[in-house]
Amino acid sequence: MFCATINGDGSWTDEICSTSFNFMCYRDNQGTTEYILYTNSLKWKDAETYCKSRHSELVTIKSQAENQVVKQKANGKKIWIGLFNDPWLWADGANSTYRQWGGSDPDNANGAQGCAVLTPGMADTGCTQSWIFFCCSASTELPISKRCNLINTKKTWSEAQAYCRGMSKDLATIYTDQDRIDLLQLKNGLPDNDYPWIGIYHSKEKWQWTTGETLNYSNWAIANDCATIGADGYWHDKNCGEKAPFICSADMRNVTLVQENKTWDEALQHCRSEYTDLTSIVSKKEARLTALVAENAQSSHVWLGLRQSILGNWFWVNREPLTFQNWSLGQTPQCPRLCAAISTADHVWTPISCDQKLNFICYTDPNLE
Ligand SMILES: [Ca+2]
Repeated sequence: MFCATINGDGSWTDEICSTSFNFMCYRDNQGTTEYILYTNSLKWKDAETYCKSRHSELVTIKSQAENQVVKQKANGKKIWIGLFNDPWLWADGANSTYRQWGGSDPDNANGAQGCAVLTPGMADTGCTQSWIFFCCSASTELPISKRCNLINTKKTWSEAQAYCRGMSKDLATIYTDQDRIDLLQLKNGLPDNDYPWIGIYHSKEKWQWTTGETLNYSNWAIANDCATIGADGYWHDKNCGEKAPFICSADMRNVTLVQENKTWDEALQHCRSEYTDLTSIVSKKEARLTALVAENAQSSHVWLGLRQSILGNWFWVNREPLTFQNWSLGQTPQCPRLCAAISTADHVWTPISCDQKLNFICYTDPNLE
C-alpha cells in the first residue's frame, strides 16, 4: 500500500504509508470548503482517522484550481492527502480503508491467497476454498447487523459473491472496527474456525480517494533529476519526461528474491555463493524497489543484509553506509545481535532473531563478477 502527499511545489508523490507527515483535513461547511492544516506528523492511516473523528476527511483534490488552494494552505509543507493505493479492493466498489489484517497477513501463502475471511481479524486465503459468508444490502444508513445476514452454506469466494448478487446484495464491506465486531456477532454459536468470507479481494493496484471519488485529476511529480551527457562532454539536467538517446548500464541494483526460508546466516551464504551478497538499501528509491520485490515473498518478512554488531550498532554486511533507514518503530532498535528484515505487508524494517527462517533478497554486482 502506498499513500500520496502533495509537496511544497504542488506536485504529488507516493510515499510509504507508515511514514509520518503533516496533513490537511477538509469539510464542506454550508457550501464553503474549510481546509485545516495540522502541523503534527502522523502516519497516513492515523491522519485519516484524525480527520474523520472531526467530521472531516483527509483533503481531496479534484482540479488544478483545488490543487493550487491546497498548496497555498499547506504553506510549503509536504502533507498527506486522502489518496491511497492498495491492491486489496472491496467487491462492491466501496472506498473503505478499513483493514484489520491479523498476524503476518496478508502473506499470500503458497502464492495463491487472493481472497479474505474474518478470523476474527482479516486473513488472506485461497479463493477456491469453501467458507460460509455474509450477504449485505448496500444501504449504509442501516447498521451492518441489519443489512447483512449470515449464509451458513460453504461456497468458494466467487460462488458466494454470485449468490449474494443474485439477491441484489454483495459480500460484506467493513468500514469500522464496530462493523467487524457486529459481523462476528452474526455468526455467534458457530464454531470459531468457521471463517466467513468478506468482500475484500486482491486486484491490481489502484489509486483511490478515501471519499470514494474517482481519480480524474492528478499532479504527480515529474522527476526533473535526469541527466544527459552532451557532445561537449558536460552533463545537462533534463526533464525525465523528455526523449533522448540512451546508454544502458547497471547502476540500478540487480536484486533477486529467493523464495526459500533460511536463517539469516544461511541466506548470507546462499547470496554470497550464487550472487554477490544479501541486498542493502541506501536510498528511498531502492527502498521502494526492494519493497515491491519483497511483496512476492512467501514469508511475512524478508531478510536484508543488515545486522547488529555485538555492541548493538547496525551495519550493512556489504559495507555500504547506513544512509537510509525505515524502522518499524520509527527509531533504530537497540537490543544487540539481531538481524533486519523488511515486512512484505507494510515495507518497514523489523529487527528479528537471526535464527528465524525467512525468504531473502540477494543482489548481483556485475562489476564483481
Ligand atoms: Ca494468509
